[in-house]
Amino acid sequence: MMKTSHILFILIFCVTGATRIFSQNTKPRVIVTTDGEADDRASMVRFLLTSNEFDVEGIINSSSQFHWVGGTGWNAFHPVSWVKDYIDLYARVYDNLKLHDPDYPSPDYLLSKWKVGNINGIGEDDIRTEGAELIAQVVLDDSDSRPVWVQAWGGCNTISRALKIIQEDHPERMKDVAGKLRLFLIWEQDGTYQDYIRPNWEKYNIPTIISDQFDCMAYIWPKVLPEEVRTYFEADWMRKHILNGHGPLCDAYENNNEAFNAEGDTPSFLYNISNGLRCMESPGWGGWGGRYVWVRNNVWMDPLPDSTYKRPTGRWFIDNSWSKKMENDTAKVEMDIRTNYFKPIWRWLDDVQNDFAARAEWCVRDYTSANHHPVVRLKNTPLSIKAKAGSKLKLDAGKTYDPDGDVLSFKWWNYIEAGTYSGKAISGSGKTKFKITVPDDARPGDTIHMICEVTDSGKPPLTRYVRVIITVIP
Ligand SMILES: [Ca+2]
Ligand SMILES: [Ca+2]
Repeated sequence: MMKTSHILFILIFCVTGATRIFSQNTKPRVIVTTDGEADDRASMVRFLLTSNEFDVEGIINSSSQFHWVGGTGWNAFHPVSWVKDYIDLYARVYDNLKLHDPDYPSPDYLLSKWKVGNINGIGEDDIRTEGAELIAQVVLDDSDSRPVWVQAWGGCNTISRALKIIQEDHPERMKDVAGKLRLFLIWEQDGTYQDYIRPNWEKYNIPTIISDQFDCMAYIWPKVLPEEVRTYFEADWMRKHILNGHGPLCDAYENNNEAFNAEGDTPSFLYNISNGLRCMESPGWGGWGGRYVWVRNNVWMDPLPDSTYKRPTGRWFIDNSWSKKMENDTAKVEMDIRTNYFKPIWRWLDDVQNDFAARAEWCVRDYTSANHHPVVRLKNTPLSIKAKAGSKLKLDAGKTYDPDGDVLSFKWWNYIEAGTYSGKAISGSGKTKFKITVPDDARPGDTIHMICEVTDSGKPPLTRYVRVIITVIP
């Protein structure tokens, strides 16, 4: 059964014109707020290498409960200029990146979007900073109706200040601004979501993801990732594909004895890559940034690890995190629960890391000696299909091609957790075409999410997808 909230999410999307992102291939607009922790700096390398996928509307320093101006020791605040330093390194590989995609934004453009937000203390959201003003200005701008994805890699305080500016200066605009906003929070890394944003803005149903499952890409990855993807984070892989011989931006990638260190904030922008999974249409569908379930208003959080877990009614953060609670589990039954909890992210991590590796190659190679993503296109198959139980359908990704002329492999599979039909699994592989019989026990209203995963024969192998959603009708 489709929840009212699912419908609401999709409705808001349609009303604000977000569906254009997919039909006309316009890019998602994104704003990053970052507390500059070591793992944010690692995420920034990947973000800049991925910046051809977005319209970057802001990169903003912000504080968090972990780092603020005046914090000492581990809580120290990295000088705000680190953002500029990384953009300067990006400038040194920019010409080469453009050989692979002319859409990479210029370093000058990125620098013009870098602003300092609220950084003076944990949860400080009183000062009208340039960063807060920029966020307010972007969402208030009527000339572009597309949604704006605002990511909290640190605290929510600069976002909170931006929303206060809107409430103070343009109270009549709150509702339409909320219709444009999308929030992706990596935990609530300060109290401002509960203290200001929730009581004043949640009623306007801003699509909001508050993530805990991101943690499998942070420091605890060696404990919680299953063997099959852990290889992609170990020193051998990282040295070969990122750290050695990939130019000055990758040279600056902070690591842990050449193994992956952490990129806890990365899922918030992996979610905004238009890779065919269509996860931006609903957090419940799942994609590179994870999969979430509806909680209240239009707020989405992590699926319950098992029925004994209780969802917090207040702040969702490190102190009550399920990730932290499960981090040191060693009993098999507990480890299995933990592995399953993080699966919405790690199930894609081989593809995610190969994507990173290809972009690292783009820093130093010419077009013909590097790999590029396949372009997955359906043939005579709509993205959404209405069908009766028992009916036979043919799904066809026959217009798919690879810009390098690589051999492509196709794997069709049923993303069971993303849909509402929970009966027998449906899968198949090897062909562009996939025949499916809608199961006899599927009920009207059930949804079946079929993913076609296309991987090329290049090095590193690159994967793109298409998702076809079947809705069962009477
Ligand atoms: Ca951070
Ligand atoms: Ca290719």
